[in-house]
Amino acid sequence: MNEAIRQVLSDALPTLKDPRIGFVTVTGVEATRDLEHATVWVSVLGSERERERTLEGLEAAHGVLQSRVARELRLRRTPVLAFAYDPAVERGVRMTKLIDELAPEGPVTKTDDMQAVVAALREHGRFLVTSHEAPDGDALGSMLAMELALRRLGKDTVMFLGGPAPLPGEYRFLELHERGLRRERPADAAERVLVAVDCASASRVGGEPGLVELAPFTINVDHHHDNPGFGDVNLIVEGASSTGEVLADVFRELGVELTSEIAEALYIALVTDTGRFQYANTTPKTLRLAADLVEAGADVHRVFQGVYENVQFAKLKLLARALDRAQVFEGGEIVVSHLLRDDFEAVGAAEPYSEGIIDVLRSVEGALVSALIREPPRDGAPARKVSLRSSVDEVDVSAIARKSGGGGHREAAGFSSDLSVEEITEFIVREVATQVGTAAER
Ligand SMILES: [Mn+2]
Repeated sequence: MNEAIRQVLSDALPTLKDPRIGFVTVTGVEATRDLEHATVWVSVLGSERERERTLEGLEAAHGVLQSRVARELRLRRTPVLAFAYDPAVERGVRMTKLIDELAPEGPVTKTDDMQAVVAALREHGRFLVTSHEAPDGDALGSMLAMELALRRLGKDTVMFLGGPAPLPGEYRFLELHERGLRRERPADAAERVLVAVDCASASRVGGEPGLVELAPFTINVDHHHDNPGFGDVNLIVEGASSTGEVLADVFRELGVELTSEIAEALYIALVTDTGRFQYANTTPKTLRLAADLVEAGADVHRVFQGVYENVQFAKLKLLARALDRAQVFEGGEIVVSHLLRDDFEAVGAAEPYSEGIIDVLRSVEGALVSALIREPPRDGAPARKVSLRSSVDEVDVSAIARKSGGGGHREAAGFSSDLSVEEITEFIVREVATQVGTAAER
């Protein structure tokens, strides 16, 4: 177990963005038998001052690191991590092994390219800023924030989101169209550096296939753990609540001032991707950033009213249909519902109106996993789209989604399918049962 924790932490440390954290190596972990506490021994290259600052940075990040350990090792109880300087390293003990690990053939962190991303944004002059198909608040808020930041740098920049679906109504107050969003690919797209924010895979970029291939250069900024790094430069911060949170760091590095408009766009990304600061991805850093954004002029109440108190009546009626069809499996551990194409038509709902229904399903007592199967009300769409949510560490819904060609996060994922509602339901129930069974055997 000690070695497993050490491995997770070693992988996690390079993704931390705290400037205090220097060149640090985890040399050992000693967890107590009951897994309540763990001492994490680290060595730090540099002066005593750098060592102290690194330890401060690690202390500050202990919550994020702890939840990562719990998630990756699927622990019911997570040891409280205490960081300590390992004096043994100075005496050369364990060093050979560690040097081997740091050798160039070791894993290269493609996800930690802050400087490369910043340099690319600085150097180039013309940009196409985009996000993923079926955009959510993080996608739209991050896209807008990036666009505004590039404009402040005096760049020639265009926001673009293709695809047939209208934008979700709760983001109408962002006035993206008025602010220059294009739904048709600009004629000069092939000459613009593509900036993809919050896109977990190349195929989701811009709501239109082939955009990444077309671009002369692609900058990929994201927080999805399964992002393969499809850009020419990539900054993928798995521990970040939202892409908006990653962008705040990028803008600081770029020296872009947080205007009230940029701050509000980032705040929308944060508040929506954290479920109003209540999901497990909400960290002290997220909350501090939220405070900074409010200080910089983000209007909390305006965003609340815009995003959450602007529900179309048809959306309410669509929710009613989904709730009416909800079923529980495995003694209530799995809640599944579905929406047929006819449902959308009968209540006059557009495709994005089904967003958020899954969160109502997952709130059911005893539910570990919730799923919403829906038939997109448009031609050319896959027959069925499935959203999955997990409320526990033991179940990784992105693994289930990947088995069907989808993807996402451990706690939120999705896939498309041509199978029937019944077949999809059976598949989900079976996969969850397998994962829960595996976790129980540990
Ligand atoms: Mn996101």
